[in-house]
Amino acid sequence: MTYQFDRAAYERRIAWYRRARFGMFIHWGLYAIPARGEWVRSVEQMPEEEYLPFFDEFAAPDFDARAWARAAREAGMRYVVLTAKHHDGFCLFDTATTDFKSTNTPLGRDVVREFVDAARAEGLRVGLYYSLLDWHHPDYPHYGDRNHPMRNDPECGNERRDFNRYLDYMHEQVRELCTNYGTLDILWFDFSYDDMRGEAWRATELIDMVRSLQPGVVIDNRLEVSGEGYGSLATAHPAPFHGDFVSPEQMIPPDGIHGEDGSELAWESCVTMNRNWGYAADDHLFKPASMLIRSLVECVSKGGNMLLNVGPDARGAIPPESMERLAAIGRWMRLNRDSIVGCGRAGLPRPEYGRWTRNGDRLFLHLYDRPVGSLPIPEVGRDQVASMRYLATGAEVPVSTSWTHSDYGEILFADLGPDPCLPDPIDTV
Ligand code: FUL
Repeated sequence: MTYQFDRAAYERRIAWYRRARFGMFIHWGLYAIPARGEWVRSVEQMPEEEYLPFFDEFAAPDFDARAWARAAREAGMRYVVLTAKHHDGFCLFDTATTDFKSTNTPLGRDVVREFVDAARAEGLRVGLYYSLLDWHHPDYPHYGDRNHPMRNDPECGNERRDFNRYLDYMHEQVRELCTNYGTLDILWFDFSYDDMRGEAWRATELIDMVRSLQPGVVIDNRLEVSGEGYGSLATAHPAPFHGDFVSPEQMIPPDGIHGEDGSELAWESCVTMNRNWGYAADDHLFKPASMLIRSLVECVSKGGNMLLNVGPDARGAIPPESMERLAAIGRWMRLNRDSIVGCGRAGLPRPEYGRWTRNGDRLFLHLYDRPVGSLPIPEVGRDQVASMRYLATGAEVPVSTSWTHSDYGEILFADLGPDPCLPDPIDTV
């Protein structure tokens, strides 16, 4: 086992990722047909004969990778991550290892190839999600897997299952992905259990292979952990195969994520717009665009990224509710992207009325509430500020250290003018 953590190489490959800050997650596969989320086979304990027919129905007449990539770029995202294979084992790429792949469905196309080409054409970095779990492979150990649809089937304890044979298959698929699609920017493995992680996946061997084929690729930490709660926050590099970034799921860590030496680790909160990753026809509880924008700002203000999910439907289209939100985020990003891309923690306490982000000597104040009167800016001295402007319009915001507030010492105030409303009620930067 040869894995060696090389800090200089790590800093080189992670630099773009730390600047990018905002990406799109795409969960798509056969599960879009039953339209009850990507775990449907497990949750409903569907036997093969109920799930396999979706394979022959996978026609996706509206599938257009370029439309997905364009939607991401127009929302201000800098990278996209597609599920090349999810837990159901169905492959969206033309693998030689199995017939259970999109090229054999009525769609008949290599979705990963079209996705990768489209993302590059739109100027986006390219990521592939790959499930370590596989509910389709005959050698994947279902017995004892609390998440497997057949977990109560005694046959699943069958000793003829050969886990190493599955691992050979899984490694070979990863090798194909790292060989056949040009340069990849992210590999997003998913996920480990407490008793099935790290070397149980032959992770060192896997990472060595990936690094030899894709030296610059950025890898998540789920060869070692699940995405649940805080478990995933504890581990990241430089321990072997803990990955290049931490992947908290459906939550934003309270104070970012730091290594044992206090240094900021790279991390990415992956979040859904409604409550499902895969398309769910009855799930109409979508978060408002304002909440998604503020969540993105929150991630950046804490030194992290946000990976926002869409689940295209069985036709291959991103649902209209998601498209509306992407458009609204895009409108905000077009005016305010400088306060996100390339930004991170400001090193200032969180103000009552919003948040800070920072890029070098540019400080960005994200205003959510309009204070009565002028806006106090504690912790920033008058002599530290050259000027203050609305990012969206460039209009100047006068600043002063007013004597009328001298009780508070030398506090900087910004004059927001007579209008009691903020120019952008979601986030005025
Ligand atoms: C989880 C998976 O089980 C979900 O289906 C989804 O892919 C999420 C991003 O990661 O661990």
